[in-house]
Amino acid sequence: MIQILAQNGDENPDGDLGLATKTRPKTAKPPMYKVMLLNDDYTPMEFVVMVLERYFGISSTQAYELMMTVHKKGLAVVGVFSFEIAETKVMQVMDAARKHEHPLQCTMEKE
Ligand code: TYC
Repeated sequence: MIQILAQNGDENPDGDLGLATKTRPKTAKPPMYKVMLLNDDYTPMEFVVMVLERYFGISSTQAYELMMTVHKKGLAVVGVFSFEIAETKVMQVMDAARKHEHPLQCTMEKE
């Protein structure tokens, strides 16, 4: 990125004519994606706990707490990942839900 600075003032007290430039090294910062689980009335609590343990590596105690957060609040972020990892998690959860005929919904959103 190139910024054009004022020709006079704090940044350039001498008042040189012409363009002054300031560069900032580009830092690679890939966008991150929140993966969210949505509540519904039919998916068994144990199934949601299993999903959190299996696909998100969350301990059973934490998984139960997180499941209850979704149950009470309607949704919760269950992890933040790069695009590809987030996409894979969503697919894994949706596939498992479909296989078991549960209406569980898992979505991702740019942070
Ligand atoms: N509300 C569901 C029930 O009472 C449990 C549940 C929790 C479902 C979290 C989905 O993402 C969910 N059986």
